[in-house]
Amino acid sequence: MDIMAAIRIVQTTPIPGMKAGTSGLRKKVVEASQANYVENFTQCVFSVYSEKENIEGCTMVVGGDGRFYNKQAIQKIFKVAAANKIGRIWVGENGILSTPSVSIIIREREDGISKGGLILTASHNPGGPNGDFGIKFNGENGSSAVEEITNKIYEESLKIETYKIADLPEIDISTIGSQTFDVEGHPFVVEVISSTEDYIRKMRSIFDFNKIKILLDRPDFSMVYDCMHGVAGPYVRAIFGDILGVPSGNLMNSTPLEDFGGGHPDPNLIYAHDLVKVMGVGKDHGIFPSFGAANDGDADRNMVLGKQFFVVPSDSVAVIAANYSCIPSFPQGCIGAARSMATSLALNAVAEKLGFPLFETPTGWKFFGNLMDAGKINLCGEESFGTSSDHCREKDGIWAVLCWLSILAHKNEGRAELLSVKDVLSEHWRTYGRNYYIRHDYERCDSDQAKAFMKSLEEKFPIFEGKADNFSYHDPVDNSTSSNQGLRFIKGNWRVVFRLSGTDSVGSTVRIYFEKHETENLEMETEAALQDVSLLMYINYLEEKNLMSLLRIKLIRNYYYLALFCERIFAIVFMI
Ligand code: VG1
Ligand code: CO
Repeated sequence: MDIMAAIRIVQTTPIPGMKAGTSGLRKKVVEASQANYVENFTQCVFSVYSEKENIEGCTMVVGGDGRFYNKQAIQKIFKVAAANKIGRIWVGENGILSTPSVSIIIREREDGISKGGLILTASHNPGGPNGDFGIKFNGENGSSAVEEITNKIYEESLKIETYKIADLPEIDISTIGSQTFDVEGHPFVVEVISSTEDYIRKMRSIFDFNKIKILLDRPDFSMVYDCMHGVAGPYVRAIFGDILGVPSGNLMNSTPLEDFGGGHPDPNLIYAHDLVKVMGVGKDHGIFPSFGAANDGDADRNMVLGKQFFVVPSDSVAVIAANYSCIPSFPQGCIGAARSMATSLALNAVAEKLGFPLFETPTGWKFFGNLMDAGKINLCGEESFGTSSDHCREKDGIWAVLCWLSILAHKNEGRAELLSVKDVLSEHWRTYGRNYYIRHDYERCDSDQAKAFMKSLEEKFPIFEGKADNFSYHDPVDNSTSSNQGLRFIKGNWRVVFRLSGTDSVGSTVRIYFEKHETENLEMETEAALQDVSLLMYINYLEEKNLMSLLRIKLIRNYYYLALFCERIFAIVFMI
C-alpha cells in the first residue's frame, strides 16, 4: 500500500533577495540553508506557475550538479511539490542531472509531457558548506524562466505568508525506480531516473560517433577531458570512455564532489589549471595531447584547447557556425545564430559571409529561448564559455566538445598529417579576420560603488569620440524590452563593453570586455594586440576616483591571461 502523507500549511515570512540573476537564484549555502528558504522559493514557483498553467497531477523534473546542500533541498522540494498536487517528479539518480540534460528531459522524455523543472546549481560558483547554492526554474520548453516569470516569483517571495508541505518521509533517490505516495487522496510519484540515459540518446541522434571514433583512434591524436569534479563526470565517462574509447586516465576529475574538490568549477585558463598544464598552454616545448576539453559545475559551459593552444569561446562559436554542416543533424548549416552582446563579433563575420541572420541579445541564456522556439536560430553562444543549439534550451558543454570533435574528424578525413585545433583557427582567421578578445573581471566589489562606476561611465558618453550606448534588447518574438544591459564603446575596429555580473551571491563583479578586429595581423599575442585599446579606455575613461579605488583594491583576475597585463596597466595608471 502507498505511504499516506498529510498536507500541512506552514506559516512563514518573506526572505529578501529571491531575485533571479543572469541564471536563477544564487546564494551562499549559509543563507539558502536557513529555515523556510527552499520551501518559500519553491512555493512561490508553484504559486506563480499555477496561475498560468494547471499543474495539478503534472510531471516536473528535479536535479542538479551534486553540490553541497542539493540533497537536503531536493527532499524539501518533494514535500512542497506533493502538497501543491504535482503528480510526479523525475529526479536524477542521487539528484544528479546536468543543466542541459534537464532541458532535454523536460522537452523529450515521454514526448515532452513534463511541465518544467527545478535545477539545483550555482553553475561555476564554488561549492561546499562555505560555497554557493543555487536554484533555477525552467519552463515547459526546457528554458530558464524568462524575466516576466522570475519577476513574479520575486514579487510573490516578498509577500508570502504560508507554504504547503506534505509530511513525506525521507525518500531514497539512490536507486532507479518509482515510489508512490498517497497525499490526501492525490497520488504523488517520485521516479528516480538515469542521470545520463536521455542525454546520451540525444547526443547519439545529433553526432556521428563512429566518425568521431575514427579521429580519436588516429595514432597522432589524443584527448584529455577535465570534468572539474562537476556533474559532467558521469556523462563524460559514458560518452567518451565507454562509447568512444578514451582511456579513463584521460578523463580527469570525473567524480562529482559536493565541494568540487575544493576547486572553482569554472572551465577557464585560471581555474582549469590541471588541464591547462596537461595541454601545455603557454609552454614552448614538450609532448602534449592534441585536444583538451573542460566543463563547469553543471556542465553547460565548455572550454576547448588544442595542443599548447586556447580557443577563445567567442571564436569557438564562430568556428562551429562556419563548419556547422559537418555535424550530421545540421546538414543545412546555420539557419540563424545569436550571441550575447558582450560576445565578440567573430560570429558576425561568419553570418555576413555565409548570409544567415544574426541576433544580438543581453547576457544570459534565457534570451535565446524565444528565438529558438520561433525557429529563427539553430546556434548560439556567449563569450563566457557557453555554446549550444536548438537541441535543448540551455547551453551545453559536452555538445560543444562533440561539435569540435566532429569538425576535426571531418576536416581530417583522409588526411595523412593531422590538422590541429590551431590550424583550424588559423584557417578561420584567414577567411573571416580575427577578433582579438579579452575579458577582465573585478570581483567582490562593493555594490554601490560598482553601480556608481557604471553611472559615471555613462555620463562620459557625450565626450567619447566613437559610438557609445547602453544596450537595450527588444525581443522580436514576445516584444518585450530588456534595457540597461551593458555599456558599449565602439570606435573603428575596436569595442569595449562594461557590465555588472548577474551571478554574484555577494557584492558585485564589474566585467570589462575588450575586442579588436584585425584582417592582417592574425597571429599576434592577444595582450599585445589589445594593448592600445585597453590602455585608451583605462586612461581616458576610467580615472574616476570611485573607480580607481575599486580597481586598486579589488583586482583580481582576468580569466584569460591577465595578472601580468593588469600589473602593466596599473603601473601606467599610477604614473599618471
Ligand atoms: C555569467 C556569464 C553569462 C552566463 C551566466 C550563467 O553571467 O557572463 O554569459 O550566461 O554567467 O552561466 P554574469 O551575469 O555573471 O556575467 V552559468 O554556466 O553560471 O549558468
Ligand atoms: Co554553468
